[in-house]
Amino acid sequence: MQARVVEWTDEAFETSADEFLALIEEAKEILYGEKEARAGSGLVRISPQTVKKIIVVGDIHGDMESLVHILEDIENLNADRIVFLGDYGDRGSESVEVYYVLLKLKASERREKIIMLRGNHEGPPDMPVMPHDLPFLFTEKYGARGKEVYKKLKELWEYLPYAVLVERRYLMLHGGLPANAASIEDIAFAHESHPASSNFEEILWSDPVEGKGDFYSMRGAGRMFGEDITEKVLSAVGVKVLIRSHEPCEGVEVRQRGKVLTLFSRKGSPYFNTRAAYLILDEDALREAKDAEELARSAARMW
Ligand SMILES: [Mn+2]
Repeated sequence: MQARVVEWTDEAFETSADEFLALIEEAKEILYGEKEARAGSGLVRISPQTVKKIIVVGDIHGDMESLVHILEDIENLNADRIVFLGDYGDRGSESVEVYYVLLKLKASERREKIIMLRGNHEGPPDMPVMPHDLPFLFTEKYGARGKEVYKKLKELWEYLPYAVLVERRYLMLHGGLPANAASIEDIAFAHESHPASSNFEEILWSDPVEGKGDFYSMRGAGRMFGEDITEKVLSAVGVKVLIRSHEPCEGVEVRQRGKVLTLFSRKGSPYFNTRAAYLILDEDALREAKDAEELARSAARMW
C-alpha cells in the first residue's frame, strides 16, 4: 500500500473536479452497500475473535502529513481493520487532499478493512460546525465546481457509520456517550431517532468530564458526560472502555479513571498539541479488555 499512498498523495493535489466527483460516487456506492448490509445501522460490530489487529485513528482535520505518516507507519502491520474516528476536513489547509486519500483507501481493494466514522464535522445539515472551511477549500481549488464537489461529499456523509463495537471490549465513536442510551440499539440507530432524541447529537458532539452527571456543553451542541453516565452506558453495551477523539490532546489522554481514552491524530495550527498518536489494538488488547491507562501505555504510537 505504501507506494499507493505516495501515488494518491501526489494525485490528491492534481486531481480534477470530475475525477474527485467520480471518486466520491465510487466511495458512496461502497458505503451505501455496507450500510444496507448493516440493515441501516450506524454501528459496525466486530467480534474480537475474528480479528488480530485493529488500528484506531483520531481527528485528522486536514493534516495530510499526519495521515501519510500513519498510513506509511502501518503499512506492514497487516491490520484487519483501520478505524478512523471522524473529523477529516476543516482546520487544516489540506482538507480536500486528506479526503482524496481517505476515499481512495475506501475505494481500494482493502475497502472492507477501512471504517470511516462520522464526526461532528461530517454531521447532518441541521448540526452545522463553525467555522467550516471545507466548502471554501473546495471552491479555492475548483472554482465554481467546488460547490458541486462539496455538495456530493455531504451526501456521502449520510452513509458513514458513527460507532464501532468491539464486542465485550471497546466502544469507539467520535464525541461521547448519549446520557440516556440504555442499549446498543440506542446507539446503532441514533440517526433515526434524531432530532426527537439527542442521542445522535451527543455521539457526534459530547465530551467527558471528571465527576458525575451530565451538563450543558460550551460547544453549544452535545453534552458533558460524567463518570456515572460512562459507567452506565458502557455497562449497558457490555464493554470496558470508550475510545473517542474530538478533543485536542498530546496524542492520547486518559479520562474518568481509565474508562475513556481520547485520541488525537493530527498536529499543527489551530491546535497547540506537540504530539499526535494512533492506537494499535493487537491480539493482547483484543483477547481481554484493557483499561484506557493500559492502552495509552501499550497501544499508542506517538509522533
Ligand atoms: Mn470533533
